Amino acid sequence: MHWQTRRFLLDLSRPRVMGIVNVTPDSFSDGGHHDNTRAAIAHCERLVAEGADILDIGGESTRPGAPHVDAEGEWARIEGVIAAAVTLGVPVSVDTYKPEIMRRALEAGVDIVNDVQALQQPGALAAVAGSGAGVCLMHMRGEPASMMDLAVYNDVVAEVSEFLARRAQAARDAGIPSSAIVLDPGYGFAKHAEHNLRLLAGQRRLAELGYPLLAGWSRKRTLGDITGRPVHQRVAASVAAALRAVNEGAQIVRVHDVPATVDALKVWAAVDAATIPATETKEDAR
Ligand code: HH2
Repeated sequence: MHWQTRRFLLDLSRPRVMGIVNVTPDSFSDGGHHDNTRAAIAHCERLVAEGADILDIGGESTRPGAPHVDAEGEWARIEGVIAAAVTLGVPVSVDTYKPEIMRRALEAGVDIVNDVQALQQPGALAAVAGSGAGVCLMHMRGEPASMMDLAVYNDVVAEVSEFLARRAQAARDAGIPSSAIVLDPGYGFAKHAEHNLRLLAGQRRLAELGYPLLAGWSRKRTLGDITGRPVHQRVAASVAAALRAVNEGAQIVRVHDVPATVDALKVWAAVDAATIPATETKEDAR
């Protein structure tokens, strides 16, 4: 399985780590840490050195209740960071739902559009179609300010699956090739802990849609609910969730804590490499 992005064809036969770069004053776990261009570029360089396979750059927080940022303000935050990030030798993704930002970021050379609204804004499909960019289509409901009011499901896996299938079809109808599309269950978006956990337990059903999956569990509230830990003490919980997401069919994990996740996945891969295929006999193994 591969992900076709603009400059890179990503081989997904091993799990890939997408490192998060929030150029925001108010993101839920790292707001204000890299909210100026120079600090954010240094963070990009650090994540690549730590083993990130993709950089995901965002200029507006999507935490529940986050204030709205207009396109000019969002672009001012990320423009210089994107310009530097595209020189670092890894695919660069822009985390935005605004078509205007998608267009500008694509002109600036990004490889991927990561949209928590799955290209539902008017003009979003057209902004991406024909660009050659990869896209990540994520499930959510409503707006960050109101999304938790919409966290009501009969069968969360079926409802998320139906939504993602519909958005993937809309992307293809707009001319985005299926090889460019990745789907994301949207952990924490219009979902309470019980929904997030049921969705992860049933994530393989989403993989049956035939697209690679990206999972973003990093430092999220459900991990705090389970462990009782505040946001900066959720590294172990985040790594466990990332590994479980890979076990349930995700090829890409979106994380803040790149070194811990990369190490965990190296151990995972080493065991995979040492596993004797079921068909191999003792004789063959000699
Ligand atoms: N989660 C967040 C933001 N963007 N994109 C995808 N594809 N999947 C996710 O799960 C996802 C995402 C929220 O996390 P973060 O960027 O750390 O926080 P904030 O939105 O407050 O900046």
